[in-house]
Amino acid sequence: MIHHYYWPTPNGHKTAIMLEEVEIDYKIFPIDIHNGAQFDPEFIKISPNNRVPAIVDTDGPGGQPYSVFESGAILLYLAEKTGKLYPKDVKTRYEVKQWLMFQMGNVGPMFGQNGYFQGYCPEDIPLAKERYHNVSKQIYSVLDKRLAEFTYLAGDDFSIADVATFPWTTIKQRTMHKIELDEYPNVLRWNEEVSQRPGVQRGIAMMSDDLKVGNPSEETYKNMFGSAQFKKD
Ligand SMILES: N[C@@H](CCC(=O)N[C@@H](CS)C(=O)NCC(=O)O)C(=O)O
Repeated sequence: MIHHYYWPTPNGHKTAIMLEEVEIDYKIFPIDIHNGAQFDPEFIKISPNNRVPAIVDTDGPGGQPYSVFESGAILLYLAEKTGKLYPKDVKTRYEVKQWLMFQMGNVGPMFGQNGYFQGYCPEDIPLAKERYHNVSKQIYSVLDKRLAEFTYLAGDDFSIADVATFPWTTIKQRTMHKIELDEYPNVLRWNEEVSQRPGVQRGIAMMSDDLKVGNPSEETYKNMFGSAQFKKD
């Protein structure tokens, strides 16, 4: 059984989709990051950077409970545990790893900063908005070129690289990123194809009533971006 420490955000959706795609038993433990639940010491034991998602596999290596944080590591863990969405052939496996790392090192962090300066930052900082908007568009161009050549990010088959990237390019997130996909027709085609998968639809639907984009209350801002993040224990 996988314990899924979760809130419906782009990074949370990665593991929600994965759990549904690989059809493994799981139980949800909601961590409301708007209310500061991510700072609970019990959660920090599992997720030292106070972020969702995280998992505990009650039947981990050696039959013992094992916890994993960082969405990319969780996707790899679940792929290796179930043998799904992760090809065996070394070359294709490295295609998956490269595009998974591209998501973890570029798509997530840069789109995240773009979203912050476009939608959450209490000050209007045009240079920061322009910088992260441009970097995000450059990343979309890289994805678009790749998807012009291949059906999925790692080649012919849907993999954990697609699971990691898709939640960041869906409509709800993009409204805050202020990027339209018309210039990136291959990303649009891929988005459409991925969004038809029943496992992806079930993952995106997980606790979707709690999904919020932009307009944080003062308390939420403090928890997600402000003083609560930086206080010393
Ligand atoms: N690199 C991490 C990033 C996770 C992350 O930023 N999660 C956000 C939600 S999308 C979060 O938990 N924010 C709460 C906080 O910053 O305290 C991963 O991929 O798991």
